[in-house]
Amino acid sequence: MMYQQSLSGNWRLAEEGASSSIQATVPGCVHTDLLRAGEIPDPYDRDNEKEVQWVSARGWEYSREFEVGDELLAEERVLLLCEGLDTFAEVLVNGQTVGSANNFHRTWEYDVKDVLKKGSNEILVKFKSIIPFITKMDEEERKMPVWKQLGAEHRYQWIRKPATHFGWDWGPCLMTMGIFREIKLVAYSEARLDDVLVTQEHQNGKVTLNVITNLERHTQNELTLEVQVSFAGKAVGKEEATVAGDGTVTSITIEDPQLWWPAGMGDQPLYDIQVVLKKESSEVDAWRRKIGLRVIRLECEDEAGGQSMAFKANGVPFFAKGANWIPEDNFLDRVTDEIYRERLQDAIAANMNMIRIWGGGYFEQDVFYNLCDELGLVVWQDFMFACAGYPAHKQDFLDNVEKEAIDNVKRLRHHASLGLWCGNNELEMGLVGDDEDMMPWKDYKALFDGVLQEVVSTYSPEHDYWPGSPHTPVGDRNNAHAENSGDVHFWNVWHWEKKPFEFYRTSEARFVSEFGFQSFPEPRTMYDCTRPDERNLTGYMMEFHQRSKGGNTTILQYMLDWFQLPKDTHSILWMTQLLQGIGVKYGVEHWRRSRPRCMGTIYWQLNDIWAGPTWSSIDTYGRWKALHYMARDFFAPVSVSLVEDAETLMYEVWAVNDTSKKVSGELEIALLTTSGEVIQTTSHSVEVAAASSVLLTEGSVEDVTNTYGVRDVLLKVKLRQDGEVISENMASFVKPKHLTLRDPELQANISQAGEGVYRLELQTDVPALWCWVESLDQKVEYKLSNNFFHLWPGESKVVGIQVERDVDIAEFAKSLRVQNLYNTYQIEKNGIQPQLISLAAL
Ligand code: BMA
Repeated sequence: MMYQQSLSGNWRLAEEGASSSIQATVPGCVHTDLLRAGEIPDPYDRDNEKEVQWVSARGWEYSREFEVGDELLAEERVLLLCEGLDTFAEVLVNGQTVGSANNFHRTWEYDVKDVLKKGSNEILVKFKSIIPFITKMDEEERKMPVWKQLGAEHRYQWIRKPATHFGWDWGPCLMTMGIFREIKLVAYSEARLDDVLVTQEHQNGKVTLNVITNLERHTQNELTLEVQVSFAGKAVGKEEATVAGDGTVTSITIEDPQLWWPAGMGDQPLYDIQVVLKKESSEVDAWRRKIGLRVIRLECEDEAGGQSMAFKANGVPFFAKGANWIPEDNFLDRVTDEIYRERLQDAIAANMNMIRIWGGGYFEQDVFYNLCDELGLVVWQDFMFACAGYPAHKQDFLDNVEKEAIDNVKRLRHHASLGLWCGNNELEMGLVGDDEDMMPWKDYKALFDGVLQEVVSTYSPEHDYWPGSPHTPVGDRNNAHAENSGDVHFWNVWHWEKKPFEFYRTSEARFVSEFGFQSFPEPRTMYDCTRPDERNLTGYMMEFHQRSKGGNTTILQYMLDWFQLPKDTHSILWMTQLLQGIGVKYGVEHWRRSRPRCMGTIYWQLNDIWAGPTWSSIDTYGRWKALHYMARDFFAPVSVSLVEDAETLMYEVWAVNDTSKKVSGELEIALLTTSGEVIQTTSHSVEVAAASSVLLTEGSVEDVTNTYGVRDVLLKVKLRQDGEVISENMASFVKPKHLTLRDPELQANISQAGEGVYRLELQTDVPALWCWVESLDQKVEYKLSNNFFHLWPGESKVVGIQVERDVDIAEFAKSLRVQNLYNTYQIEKNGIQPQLISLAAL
């Protein structure tokens, strides 16, 4: 029997050398404990981050008492298992040191058999500040490159701790400490399951699971293994084997396998598999997982001058659509299962099928991957190296990293959603080379082509390994931006040369694993962490929350290329979102049109760590930015897009179809004036083959613009299937700031549609571009069914509003505003006034 006793729960926390302590929670961290005890202000509010830096410079001690009974002490082996210690720790039990830790990403086990006693015991975990160590390394060791502009306050590469903790270009520097995952006692005598690896053979419509089991044995007693696979509660296979040395293999063939597919390609059936180790009829140890029957591979095939790059699920290539994931909080204990569920469901809601866990954070909690398995989100998993050179010339560093990789590969390899292991983030993008201040290729290769590659092929043999993102497999590896092979991070827009959005259309990349543009979270999110007089975009506080150097200026610069100067801060904040949405849409539409040359776009970034201007499409409170609503459209399985050319006045209409079925539909192309007068409408029957991108038609607006004036013309397309609009799009031939928009008279009616659900119906007399609904109520949390859409005369739009139940809806309705582009720069109108929303139906 495997005996387990959790030590999580209430602990005490004291500063090193202090006589007093505070109540602490494990799993947790120093900052959340201090915050709860009222010892520090909220580090995310205003510029409090500066006030709490002292915390990371001190030592902190966690302690508690716990009872131990005879049952546990009777076992031969008693271990203390720590699933997460952040980061430099010494662990003492009853005053005796049982071990130490120096790596956030590892699981630690200490033998405590001889130090435990019956009755009350004490555990003390002492955490040391990492700052002196970094200073020492910096002084004594070789200089290591780090991208300073990312905002990291220290040379984080010396320490195996999330790079994010040191500050990033979207988040604060809060180098916390603590016991951040489960800590428990584990005791056993006979043996334990040391390692279970399940591989899958997909052949002739059947799947054979091979279960390779290794044991840690302490006796010579005869042991048996019982392997059982079940689906939806019913056993579909069972095998028994006598343990014979190491690597016992048990095979089970599943006759009628239900395959697991990425979202949009099929269902996500999960099988239960369990391996029970038995001595006679009693259970010695057990291992249980949910697995999916599938093969996910990254396939790169030679093509003229380069290589393709596409993921395949069960042999079927798919276009990867997704976003990059960053740590959701500096303090991991605050990221609840509900938050993970909400974010990942939101990714699915925006038609994503892939998520990249970026290498500057940490390997996520189990719940994250369980949700991805359930939802069909393929995980591109980076190892934890980002934007710096690492000391791979030091053997102790390599050994530490190897252990960390083995721990995590073994933990995560059975997840149905796991799609790729990737060595690092952006090291091949100019940090490796022969210059003195770079990481030498020799060291780089030892770590990323050596150690990590080998860990993956040994422990996760059915997954592919990609050394770094980006990586150029054909030709000059130093040229990370090469578009003939491998993935790219397309930062020509926003970073580097600050190219216009249109520049995305010049890219011939195979796979784009990063690109993006910043925006602010919506006003009420920023109002939550600033005072009313601190909200001007280039004022101190708004720039304090901006961590990308010159970021607010960059946003404004691009904004003025696209839009008239908005009339006030509130409008500016919203317009940053619209701008971001338009920018990312330009990129994604182009790369989707380029399939099969390009087979993936993963924008930077899905989520946020705190409230501030960042590249995210969902803010720190889970509120969708304009980009997220727009992503749902531009990532739609079947999507129509426009390539307009302001110079030639030509346009192309494209459709992409990611599904496995041909789409036959009706394409409607309408040209109308900014007053809403329809100039011409044409209709075409179109066919879009499965898994393809097609130029449906092209045309010129020259005649029309000659008659009506280019500033007065809008081009609108709709794709209908069985009479239903499945995708629509709009383009103009001047930037929106130069359109002669009219002041729309909006009509809005709100009515109840269910418990806590309201229906806002909108109509307009002239085109109202990019309409959005917001509530000025700071306290009510609400969700909208759609937002940031164009409203056309003669067509009404319905926005579903879901609010917390106990809200007084009549009051809430008064706080609602419907805005549109015109209202952001025309000062005489302030969107629709509350009294204009008809409450009659309430
Ligand atoms: C890339 C990422 C991140 C960064 C982002 C935005 O460099 O890998 O490190 O946050 O771009 O600058």
